[in-house]
Amino acid sequence: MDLPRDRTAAFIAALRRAPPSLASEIVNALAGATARAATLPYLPVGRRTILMGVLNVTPDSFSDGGRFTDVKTAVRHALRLAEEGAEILDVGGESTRPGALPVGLREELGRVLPVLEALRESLGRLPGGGPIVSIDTTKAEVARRAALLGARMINDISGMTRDPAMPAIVAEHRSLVVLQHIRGRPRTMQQEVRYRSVVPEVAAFLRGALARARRAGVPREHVIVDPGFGFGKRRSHNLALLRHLGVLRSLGRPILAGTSRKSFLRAGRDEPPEARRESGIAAMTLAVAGGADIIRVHDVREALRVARLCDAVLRRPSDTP
Ligand code: HH2
Repeated sequence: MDLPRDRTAAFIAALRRAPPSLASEIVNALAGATARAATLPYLPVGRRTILMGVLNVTPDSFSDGGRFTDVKTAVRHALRLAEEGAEILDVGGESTRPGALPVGLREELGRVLPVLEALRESLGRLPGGGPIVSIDTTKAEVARRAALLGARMINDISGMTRDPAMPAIVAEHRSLVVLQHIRGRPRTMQQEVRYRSVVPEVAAFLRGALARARRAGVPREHVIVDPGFGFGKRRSHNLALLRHLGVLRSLGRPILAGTSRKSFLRAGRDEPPEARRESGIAAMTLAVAGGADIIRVHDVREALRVARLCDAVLRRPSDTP
């Protein structure tokens, strides 16, 4: 590694101050920095930044609740996201914003199944089958029904800790799975948030989630990891995770980052989610530069431009003059 002298000295000083539990995470991180790039079935991870377009079919999601609850509108939006460059469509029927109340199984199924059915038809008509469909749920039964309707990815914001039946469903359907870090439950996760050291704690949680997935028979090659921006974290925790995202490379799996429109991006207290576009672009750029492979976004058109520039700079080392 070719670090300038003062950065090396600062790194050594920081290591001396670090609690012993950090040592193994640091070793893992250094090992991960030289690890072979992770790959995924269906998606050209590593070759370009993959965009996951958000399709919330909820009445109460924090930035787009109520806009796509009708099936026709949802499908129209999905096709637009696909045309704009989304390679994954993430369909969600339960808001997980801070303070959100849990939604019952019947209610969630009632929201997502008609949309998944309609998407199967409409996306099937696109050249190459269009984007793959992801289901954003913590419920194994929702995941199972979605998989039967063609969803190839299960996005579980609890890292498969919420429903004990989830790992078996993921394994049985050979689904790709996003394991996300969360502290607590959405309703109360922003109360009393404390970490000794957020980055290694998130990395350790994800390492545990990967091990549980493996024990349930989920192939390691099907797993994506996600630090869970905004899920039981204060602004400083989110910023630290963005700053040190590359540490998660040590897990050896593709990294998904979902910073889009989240409140830690805001400049002023009363700023509405729509006003977070510029800071959102900055956060996305930092995430890609920090090693994110998949970016979960509401605004795909803008994100694609950002992604292509980032890719042109970061993924063509042979272009170095
Ligand atoms: N963020 C949200 C929902 N699902 N999944 C992953 N893997 N990573 C994320 O960061 C993530 C996620 C929250 O955003 P949104 O879906 O727009 O809001 P709501 O939960 O209110 O529907």
